[in-house]
Amino acid sequence: MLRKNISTLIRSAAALPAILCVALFTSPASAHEYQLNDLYIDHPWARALPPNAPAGAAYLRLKNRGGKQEILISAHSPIAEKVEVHENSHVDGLMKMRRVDQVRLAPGVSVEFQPGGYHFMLFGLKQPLVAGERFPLTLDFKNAGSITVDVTIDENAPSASEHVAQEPMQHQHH
Ligand SMILES: [Cu+2]
Repeated sequence: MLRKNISTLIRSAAALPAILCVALFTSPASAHEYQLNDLYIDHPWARALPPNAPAGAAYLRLKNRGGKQEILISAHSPIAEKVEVHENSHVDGLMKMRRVDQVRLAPGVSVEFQPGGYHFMLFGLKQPLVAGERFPLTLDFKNAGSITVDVTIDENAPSASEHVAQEPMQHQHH
């Protein structure tokens, strides 16, 4: 009798971490991933800036899980006069930034908007980018239409644990 109780206890104790794990993996990620048909927009974020900064940048990951090519044609936000897609590239050892008219997403492809690569340039900021706040950014696609996502403002680029690092944990210094 005693033996049976112990083995039941062990079994339920083993099940507990598995349940916790599932909760950790599903809720933070789905809290900040957006879907428009076959397009997925993951963790939109922008770097916090001093109050008078005239322009900022926003980043995210775009995934095309559909079977057809999709094209990002424009973006806009109520907090900026103008939003452009830019790409950084090294030209003769210098980092240059150029405007990109469209971003093509082949089927199954993931495009990372990140510092040093593609980014959404926010010109004529109407409000400061304060860490911990959010702002809307609308993306227009050629076929799927438009979607508005919430961009979180962070002090630092998200690390591997990006999805749980939206709270003040980010302020730790080494
Ligand atoms: Cu730029």
